[in-house]
This record gives sequence, C-alpha cells and structure tokens, in this order.
Amino acid sequence: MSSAEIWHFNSAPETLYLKPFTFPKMKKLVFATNNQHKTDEIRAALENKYEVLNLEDIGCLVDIPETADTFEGNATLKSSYVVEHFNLDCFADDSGLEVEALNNEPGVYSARYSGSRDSLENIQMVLAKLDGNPNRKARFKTVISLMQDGKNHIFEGTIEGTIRTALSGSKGFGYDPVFQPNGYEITFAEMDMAEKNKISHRAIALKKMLAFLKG
Ligand code: ITT
Repeated sequence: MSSAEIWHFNSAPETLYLKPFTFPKMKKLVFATNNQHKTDEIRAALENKYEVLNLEDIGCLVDIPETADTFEGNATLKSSYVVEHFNLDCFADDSGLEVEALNNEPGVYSARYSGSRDSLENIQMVLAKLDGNPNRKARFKTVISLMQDGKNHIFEGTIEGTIRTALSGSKGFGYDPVFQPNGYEITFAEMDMAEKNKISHRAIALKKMLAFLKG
C-alpha cells in the first residue's frame, strides 16, 4: 500500500467491504538550482501546492554553466538544460543584486563578484566599492524561466532597498546581511523566511508564475 493511500470502512448495512481512498498526489515541479537556500525558500513559498524537486533530487549533479550576460539568459540556460538532458518540464531562476552607484553591478556576476563564491567576500567587495558613497540604492532582481511543453515563459520580480554600511543578521544567504528593503528598518538577514517570502524579488516572480500555472 502506498503512503498516500489509506483504507476505510464502508459499513452500509447490506455490505461490509474495504474501499481504497487515495489522497490526490501533489504535483511535482522541478526547480533547476544547486542552491539549498533558494530551494528552501521556494519550497516554503509553494508549500501544499507543489512538491519541489531540485537538481540533486533528479540526479543532475552538474553546475550548469551560466554564461549569458542577462538574468533571463542564464535562467533559460538552466531550465533548458533540464529539458534537454532529463526531458522534464522545469523552472529556474537567475537572481542578483543591482547597486545603482556601481552601474548595477554585481548583477549577473553576483554569485562570484569577488572572484570566489564566498558570500562574505562578495559582500565585502560591494562595501569596499561603495565606501564613502552616500548613494546606497540597490535592488534585488529575479527572472524565472519556466519551460513547459517546449515553451519558455518568463516572470520577473524586483525589490528596492539600500545597502547598509555593515552586516546585520544571520538568516537568509548571499547579500541578505547588507540589504535593507524599503519600508523596513531591518535587513533581509534579520527577517524570518516567511517574512522575506512575502516581499522578496523571488516571491514576486514566483507569484506571477503560480498565477500562470493556475491559468
Ligand atoms: P543556482 O544558479 O544554482 O540557482 P546561485 O547561488 O548561483 O544558484 P543565482 O545565480 O540565482 O543563484 O544568484 C546569484 C547570487 O545572487 C547568489 O549566489 C547570491 O549571492 C545573490 N542572491 C540571489 N538571490 C538572493 C537573495 O534572495 N538574497 C541574497 N542574495 C541573493
């Protein structure tokens, strides 16, 4: 008996028999990422709606090259890779931080801005480049590519904010400790995941994708 299946009694007076009752299985969605924090955020946001499988879950152990110079290009490279090699519909996001005073850097280079994948080094690079600059405006941006039945659907989300002069908070990932969203006195790294998931760039893009999937 599968775990999604239970048996219940139908005790009508004329018959007594066991009838299988099956809970509707949750739909599966493949999310082409190796980033566990992103997987956790998306799983929390899609809780009870979809079962989210990431690259590790489907046995895809490669770091898919992100060689495009736009978020949309990189998101599409990741989603297309899964379609080509695994024949599964899937979505991928490419996200990053754009700092106004740095000509929107680090942008698509957010993951390795300092030359390494170390978040602290990347943050320090941004803080050093902004040192003494009064313009602290920045935004996080996400572009999702959803490959479904051979078609590419694009969804975008942004959140505006400012870059603090020092790190604050230990939640989240990446540049969260220095990013303060407009209208808040705390950084993303000081927010619970549920709160970040209400307002974040990724959450906004995801809501658009969900509305499309509900269609
Ligand atoms: P995948 O490509 O495997 O999904 P990644 O970490 O490379 O994982 P992205 O290319 O989308 O993810 O993001 C690039 C970087 O942008 C990421 O490593 C973080 O440093 C930063 N970033 C993206 N979203 C963020 C968020 O919500 N909070 C803080 N930093 C974020």
